[in-house]
Amino acid sequence: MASLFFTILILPVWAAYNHNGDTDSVNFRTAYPYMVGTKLDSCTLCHKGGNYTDPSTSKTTTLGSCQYCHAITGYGSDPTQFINTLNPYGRDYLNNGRNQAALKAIESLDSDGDGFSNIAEINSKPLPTYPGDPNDNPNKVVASYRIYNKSQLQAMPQHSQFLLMNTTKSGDYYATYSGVIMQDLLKTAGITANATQITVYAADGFSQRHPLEDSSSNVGKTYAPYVNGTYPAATYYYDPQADKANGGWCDYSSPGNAGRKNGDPIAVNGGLRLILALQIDGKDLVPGYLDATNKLASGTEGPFRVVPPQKIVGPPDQASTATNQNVIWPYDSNADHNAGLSSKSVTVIKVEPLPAGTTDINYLEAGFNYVDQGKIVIYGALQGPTLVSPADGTTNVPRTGAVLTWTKTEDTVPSEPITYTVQLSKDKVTWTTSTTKVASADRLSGTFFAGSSKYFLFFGIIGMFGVGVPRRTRKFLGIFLLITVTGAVISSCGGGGGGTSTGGTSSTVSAAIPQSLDANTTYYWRVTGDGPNSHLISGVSSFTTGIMWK
Ligand SMILES: [Ca+2]
Ligand SMILES: [Ca+2]
Ligand SMILES: [Ca+2]
Repeated sequence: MASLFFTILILPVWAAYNHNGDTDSVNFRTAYPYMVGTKLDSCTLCHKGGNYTDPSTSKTTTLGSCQYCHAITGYGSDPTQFINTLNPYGRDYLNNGRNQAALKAIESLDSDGDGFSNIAEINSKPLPTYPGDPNDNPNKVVASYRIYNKSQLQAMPQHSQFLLMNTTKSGDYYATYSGVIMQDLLKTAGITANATQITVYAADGFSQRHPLEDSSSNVGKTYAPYVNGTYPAATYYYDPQADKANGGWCDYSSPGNAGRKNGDPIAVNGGLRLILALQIDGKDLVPGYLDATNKLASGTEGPFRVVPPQKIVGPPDQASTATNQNVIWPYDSNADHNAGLSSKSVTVIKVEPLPAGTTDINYLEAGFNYVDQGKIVIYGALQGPTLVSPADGTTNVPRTGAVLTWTKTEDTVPSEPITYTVQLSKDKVTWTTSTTKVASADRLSGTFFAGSSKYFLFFGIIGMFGVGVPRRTRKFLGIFLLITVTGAVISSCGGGGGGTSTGGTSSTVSAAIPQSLDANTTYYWRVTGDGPNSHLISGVSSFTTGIMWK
């Protein structure tokens, strides 16, 4: 489940974690050996990421903690800036002696002021939360996500388009990019109806917003290429003066240029679209890596690049930095420099807005490990299990034996097992979290129904219902009942099970709550389905139990 995800993401951080004989990480690992390999075992524990505006380009980028630190300290050349890279937990650690004793001394503090002590965040289950980040706390859950690999993207319908990539100052070019239409990819990932935009994150920290729908206000400095629908058909612009082969600023060498003349309409089957490109001119995009100056190496843009066509069709304009602007197409600050809004080596797509109560995946630390593995994660406003019954607001639900039913979810790899976790809450704020798995999950290729003699559900009940648990603790935890439904074993369908064949699209999973609930009490419930490449959360529904003797 989610912990696997973070383990994957954190690997590239480790590589940079112990630089300069770092003793701080050793202190943390020694003080909390069970934190090794968690998301806290990283620079982000004490250092903050953030928005950094490059003074030379005025371009603002969202950087993970490592790159943010590198950027504002000039790769360590300005040690006076180190203090500004610390988050509140890092500052408390520094102020208390910067040693193991300091870690213990600040355990009871709430460094980031989110209402949870540092040690409560470190010990939060199933995942620790950052004691230095107020936006991460034990009440929030990681938003739904799906992870796709390159071969899965290759298996989806591919869209190919010849277009101009117009840059501000790096040189322009025409080329044929092909890949998955972003709108289709988001649909495949289960984007919800209330989503309004996505933000894509590149491995080097750059991010770019894309509204789903275009609008009349989507112009000017805040213009962002849109996801849904087509872009205006383009016209081919060629001039010998602009041709790089003649010392110009536009590269016309891509094979797609052959036979085209200035002024020709550019026909694209299916129209120009915002795509997640996998190939350029029929070749896989070269995976990105950082060069010696910590910038994405020239010529690398893969394995996936978001390629937006121009909304305002125009010619390749001269580089803004060129001294000679007395040319056929001088630099035009109002031109659609679509290449600058294109994101290379994208590893994360965030679908916004995030559903209530959910928090970001660790996207600031997602990066080149995903590039190397050819993976991309889509997270946020994605459809999870749908809660079927009891319907939201149902009253008079029996205190014992209440059955909860939800629709099944599928992993990115449909044959993979799904483990469901059901959570109850009385206040919709604090939910139990599970530390126990009852059994390994079986394959979810059939229809499940609790109570049927043909299907079995195993329950693990984690909670503190026992006698002897201190009352205060029971008040906090005991009201929550957590059922981990795993090992949903399919038995033979037999002869008469017409609606239970494999491959059904509306299958549901049911679980009975084998515990008496409080009388006359409103409970909120939600379900999470976890697979090896997916983590999908339902919305929240409520029901109210009946009176004492029911
Ligand atoms: Ca805190
Ligand atoms: Ca926190
Ligand atoms: Ca240009």
